[in-house]
Amino acid sequence: PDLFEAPDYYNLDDLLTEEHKLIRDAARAWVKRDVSPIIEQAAQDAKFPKSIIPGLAEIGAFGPYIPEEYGGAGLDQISYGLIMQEIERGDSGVRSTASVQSSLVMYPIWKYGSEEQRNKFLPKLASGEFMGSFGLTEPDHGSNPSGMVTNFKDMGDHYLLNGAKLWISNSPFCDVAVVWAKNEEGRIHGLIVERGMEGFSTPETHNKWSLRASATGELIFQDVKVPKENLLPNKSGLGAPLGCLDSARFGIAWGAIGAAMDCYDTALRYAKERIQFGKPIAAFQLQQKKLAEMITEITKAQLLAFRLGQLKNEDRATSAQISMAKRNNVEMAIKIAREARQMLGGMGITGEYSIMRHMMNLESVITYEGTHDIHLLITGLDITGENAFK
Ligand code: TGC
Ligand code: FAD
Repeated sequence: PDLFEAPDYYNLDDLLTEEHKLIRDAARAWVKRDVSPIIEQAAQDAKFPKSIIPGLAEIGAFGPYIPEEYGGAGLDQISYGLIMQEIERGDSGVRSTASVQSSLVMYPIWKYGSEEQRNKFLPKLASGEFMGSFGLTEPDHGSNPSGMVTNFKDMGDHYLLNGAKLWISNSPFCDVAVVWAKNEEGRIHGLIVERGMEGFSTPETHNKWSLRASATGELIFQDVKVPKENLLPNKSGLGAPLGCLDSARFGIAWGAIGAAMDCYDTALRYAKERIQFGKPIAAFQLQQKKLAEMITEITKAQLLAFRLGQLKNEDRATSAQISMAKRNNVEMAIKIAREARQMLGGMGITGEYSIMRHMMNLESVITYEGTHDIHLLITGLDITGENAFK
């Protein structure tokens, strides 16, 4: 009864299994108990709250769909989505940490790594003993990662890595980084770089107005000697990192719903209690329009995510379908956050309520993992066959 009541206007719970609901409710209870009470202060202080790492591991947020033999939770894609939704109801920055760890670090090691790499890294990443980061974006290559200049040379018994990555979630405290770099032929490969390797540094990026509870930084490589056994052997080319992004973008499509639900729930409660002109503001048509549109958009986003989850479970979700859901659901959430903030009047700008934090967080979410524009162009390419990127 103490649990947050998520909007479920179309009885989507009827489509979930008992296991889905148990997993969701466990994540929901954990967010309420361990994240909600501390997250506002963490965001104000611009500090990632490391104390929540064991809890994230416990609810299965590190590698929800990674097989249990490697320490993962061995769950389906809808469970993964539901966990991301609940975490992002708390904060997009916390969900970022889970997304990066699961889909951008564990996924490539699982899918493209050797058996030795899987056994060495996955159980520790699943338990949170190791934290990971993912280096694709560079200062001069964001939306267009194929132009990356970070590179490695074959030195016989090791590789020599040089270059720099920017805007990397978890970088300041990561133990391992999955880094995308070009070999001497210009082919993109993934390398596992470990903290402590000489020439590897991870300076933090300060003064963000968004995702303040998530640590963001650089990955800098100056003649880093990377052992040959740290190259991911089973896939190369841009399709390798883009495959990881498919999984992370799927999680974000669900996560954004969580942020939107929290904004809607907060605005609805506030509107019923706040009296102006002798009535609750919920009685004014203008406020009802905002709330009615919010629940409509949340419901549409839930349907999109649920169906995408089914397709993903069957391994049938296309990258373009994932792009559509990421783009739609994040825009839905950011619009709801902006409307909900206004509904709280002056109170909406304070940290007493979560809305402004969500709103500012979502400015990153609409930019990372492919910007809003990039995802539109992916849909455009898919439906017309005309490539606007080339
Ligand atoms: P293009 O020529 O289209 O493709 C190159 C190769 O990749 C294949 N491919 C995919 N494979 C798997 N999944 C996908 N989604 C794929 N999309 C394309 C493609 O078939 C091709 O394979 P092959 O074998 O023919 O070589 O590549 P392009 O250079 O034209 O770029 C396409 C574009 C613009 C869509 C892509 O570069 C893109 O998505 N750009 C956005 C970059 C991005 O999303 N960066 C995210 C960085 S990570 C991050 O933000 C983490 S935030 C984490 C958090 O805190 O939650
Ligand atoms: P640019 O690519 O320079 O884009 C600038 C503008 O131009 C955008 O509006 C874009 O939509 C538009 N644009 C670009 N190309 C086109 C085009 N062809 N047509 C039309 N418009 C276009 N990256 C990682 O690798 N790992 C991480 O962990 C990670 N975490 C992040 C955390 C945060 C908080 C942030 C903000 C970013 C993170 N990123 C990460 C980077 C993120 O993926 C990039 O910021 C994003 O891909 C956009 O790249 P850019 O910032 O260089 O913008």
